[in-house]
Amino acid sequence: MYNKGLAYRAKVLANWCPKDKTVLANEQVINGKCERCGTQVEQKSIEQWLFKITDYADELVDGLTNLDWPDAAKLAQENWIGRSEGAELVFNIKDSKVVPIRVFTTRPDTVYGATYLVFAPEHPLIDELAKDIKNFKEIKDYAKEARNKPELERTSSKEKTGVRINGLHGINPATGEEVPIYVADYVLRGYGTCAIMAVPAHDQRDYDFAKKFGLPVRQVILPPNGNTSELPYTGEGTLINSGLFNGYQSKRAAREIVLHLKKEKMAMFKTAYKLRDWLVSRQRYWGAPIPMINCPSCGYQPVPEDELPVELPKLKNYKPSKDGRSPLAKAEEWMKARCPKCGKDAERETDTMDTFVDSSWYFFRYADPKNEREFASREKLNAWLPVNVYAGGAEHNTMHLLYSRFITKALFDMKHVSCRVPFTRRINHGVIFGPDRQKMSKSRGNVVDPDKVVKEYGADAVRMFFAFMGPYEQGGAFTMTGINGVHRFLNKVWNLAQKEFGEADPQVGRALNRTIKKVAEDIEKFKFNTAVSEFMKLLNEMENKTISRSQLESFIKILAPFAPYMTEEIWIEILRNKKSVHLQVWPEYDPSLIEEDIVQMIVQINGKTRAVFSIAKDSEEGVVKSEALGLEAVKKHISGERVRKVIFFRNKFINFVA
Ligand code: ANZ
Ligand code: ZN
Repeated sequence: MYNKGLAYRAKVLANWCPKDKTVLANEQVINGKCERCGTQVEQKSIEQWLFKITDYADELVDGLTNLDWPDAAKLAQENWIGRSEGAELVFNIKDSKVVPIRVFTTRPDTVYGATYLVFAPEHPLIDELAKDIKNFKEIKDYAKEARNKPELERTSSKEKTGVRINGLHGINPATGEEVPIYVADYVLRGYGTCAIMAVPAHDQRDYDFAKKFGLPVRQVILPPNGNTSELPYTGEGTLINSGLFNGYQSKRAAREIVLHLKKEKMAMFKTAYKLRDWLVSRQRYWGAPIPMINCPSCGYQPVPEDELPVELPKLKNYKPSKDGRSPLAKAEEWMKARCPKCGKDAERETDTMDTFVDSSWYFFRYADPKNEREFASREKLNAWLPVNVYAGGAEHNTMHLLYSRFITKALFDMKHVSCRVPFTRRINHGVIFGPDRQKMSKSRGNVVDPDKVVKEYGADAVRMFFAFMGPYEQGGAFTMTGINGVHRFLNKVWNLAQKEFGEADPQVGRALNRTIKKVAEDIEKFKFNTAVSEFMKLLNEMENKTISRSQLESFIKILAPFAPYMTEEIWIEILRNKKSVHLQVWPEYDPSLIEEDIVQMIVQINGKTRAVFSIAKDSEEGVVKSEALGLEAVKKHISGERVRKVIFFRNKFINFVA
């Protein structure tokens, strides 16, 4: 990754506990305090390693269309990447030779209504303009406070805060007007240009801020319904108070305004992304050491390939070292290394990698797990990848599934793998709830321990019950009635296997044939619950008829993936086969025996056709008779009590003789 320019070092703000002198993960910060000691957490800038996932942002969005994934997963990734088409507009600073202010906006059509500018507290121009800013200290104090606020609080709080930058004015490029400049924490660093043009009439955040600070609100967009009073109006519409562009519709105006300002180099089309580069450094013991060596004269150098992998040193104490560096910084001997470039004494990188790095490519190793020379051979990778179906939880919709897509694309570009896409089909499983259909939790007391149930009912019953409890994507409730039902079914299969064989019954044959086809299709579709009900129907047929050995064997083969232990027991111990049931070929079905489930029944009266109606295949005479006698076309000619004789031909016709 480093050699391809996809890994780099940069200063990144980290949660810092000043008492423990450690970097904290987000989940270790509870209400702004350190989880362990309760100290107020600070934001500290630390140099760390990042992966340039943003290089792949467009492909990561556009590639979603071709994936067979749940819509929810695709949408989550799209939002996470957050691609916004818009423009960068230039606001000159009045009487200043310093570079102008650039703002990112998705609504260039509203530029005539931009009545002030806002910098994120971290905006680099603040320091550059220090001597022009009259209240520089006030601004820096505000910035310091803002830095310690979590991002979510900064963006979602309705109560806006900010400070005006005294002595600076921007020039609106469209109107030529002077506009004041503020610093406010609702503008974030790391998105767009770190500065915005504020249009209070058409943006809620700007509106709230303008009301609080008494700033002018100028409407420039008229809603389609012509209602002018309700502000902010955030939709599109017709331009007003916009000079040359009055009367334009938003979409067209946005384009024309950018083209117009572009001539004076005051605008350019621009796409912004919410996605940021991936911070992979962790100051933790448990993780793969980042394989880099820091040389005092040559800087960072990658560990040569023949020295990989860098293994973790043995340590007595896994806690971070007192200077905030990773625990690996305590392994002095381990840290000593030779610079791969100049050969002089150098030091190993002590950060370890985010475990999401490991989970981004583990599946490639499955193709060739015993390979000692490389992580997998080209041949095996070609044979096995991409993964056809990947099942997992919806909590992975963004991070894991996005990171692994990125790593796969990067590995492809480095010619290590031959696919750009790691998993073509994704299925999210549902959640298993407690018997009360609520989320399992200790406090609610509805937690079912599957190990205990396995002890009592066996692993097959539990496994098959999970398959049966509901649609795979929805999950279901862990109920004892449910598991009892499956357990009873398995007992009946066991008893069936003890039965004497006889002549193959044709009706069992048809049912079996149908089940073979249906179960195979259901497995492909992850519809395990309907497959189980097919088994139950088939068992009913088999219990009451004579069955042949081959019929039972077929049944056991298709049941094997659902109840692997019991079917193996039957296969080997009762049926006395030599090779495992799990090594058998899936039985073939006979398409000619698969008929429609519905048949067209002809109704005759005294041999004359009076009606045709649809009915379930193999319906019994009694059912067909009462259905037929209920039809209007039949009632006209005959009433029930006048029927003297019925001639019934299954699945074909019924003839009433009056
Ligand atoms: C002027 C404007 C007028 C805006 C208007 C919106 C409505 P999305 O869709 O999320 O991309 N913005 C730009 N950079 C920002 C930052 N670093 N922090 C906070 N807000 C930022 O949002 C893009 C809009 O969010 C931009 O368009 C900008 O406000 C704001 F009627 O510009 B807009
Ligand atoms: Zn060196």
